[in-house]
Amino acid sequence: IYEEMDVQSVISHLENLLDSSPEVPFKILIIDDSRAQATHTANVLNKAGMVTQVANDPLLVLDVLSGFTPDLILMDMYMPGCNGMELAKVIRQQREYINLPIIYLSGEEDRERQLAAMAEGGDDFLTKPVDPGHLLTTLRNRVSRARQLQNLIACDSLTGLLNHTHLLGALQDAMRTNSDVPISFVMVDIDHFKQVNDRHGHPVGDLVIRNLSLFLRQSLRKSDPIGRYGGEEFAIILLDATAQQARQIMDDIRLNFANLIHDGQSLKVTFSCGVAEWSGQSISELVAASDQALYCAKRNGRNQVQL
Ligand code: GH3
Ligand code: MG
Ligand code: MG
Ligand code: MG
Repeated sequence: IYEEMDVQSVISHLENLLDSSPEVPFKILIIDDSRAQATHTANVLNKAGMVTQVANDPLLVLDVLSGFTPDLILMDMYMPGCNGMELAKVIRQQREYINLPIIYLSGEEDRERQLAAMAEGGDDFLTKPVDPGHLLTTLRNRVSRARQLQNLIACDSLTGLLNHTHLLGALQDAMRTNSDVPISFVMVDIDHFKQVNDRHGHPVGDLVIRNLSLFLRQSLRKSDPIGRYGGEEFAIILLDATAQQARQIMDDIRLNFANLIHDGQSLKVTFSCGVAEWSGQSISELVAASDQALYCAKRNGRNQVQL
């Protein structure tokens, strides 16, 4: 199992991880003061399996954006109180929307005005009435590229797991949206990993890291975020799991991994886990609690899970 994976399998693994596949419906925000226009466009997109939300009031767009988190914005040009150009400029000034595709969809046919609008941060300009095939293909391309880029940014390149920053972002999201179910945070650290590097070399060490990450990914539900927290350390967010349940889950994985590695291999790799259940404390306090538990697992002889 320590064979090098080919590049394509890593890429497809990466793509699967963060829902870049069209199986996760594209979310399109339609900004248009005309309800009739917006409904017509929404119907076209819905028929193609996309999820839409309509914002009729341009002044409320930033609120709608943070609630709906679209993959792309379809923007009308002329609306009362605020035109599309100004709105695109405002949206682009927000750090989190730097990479959010904005496509104008307007009756404006004047080339100069179209270009001026795009200069404010719009990525393309489609003129009404638009050919549905053209519209859908444009949206699909834009959203796929944006999602692929997002995956590259969010993932660690060796393992395809979430990187440190995005793992903590996922934790923040989980705390915000799953406050009614228990959430457990797990720190995983490979035991005596320095010895693996020293005895077998750094490239084999890398493969061990990659193997454990794949094993964790395969062993857990897709909805449980896993990150590479640091060198040979991983962090896992177990949704709807108490500390006791998390301990059981991680203990099963620990035993399965140990059996897998020992089977016919000269290389013996184990890991230790620290588990902490969220009880309303801050992210840094939760991380510190699981770190403390991990420290206990190490001090207690390694190859075990501690609360
Ligand atoms: P412990 O059981 O206490 O965790 O012992 P350890 O040897 O695993 O702990 P330590 O933190 O001292 O060593 C971690 C080692 O992991 C040191 C570092 O060289 C190695 N390492 C960190 N990142 C990588 C990486 O990306 N690839 C490889 N091959 N090694 C790495
Ligand atoms: Mg209008
Ligand atoms: Mg370590
Ligand atoms: Mg270690």
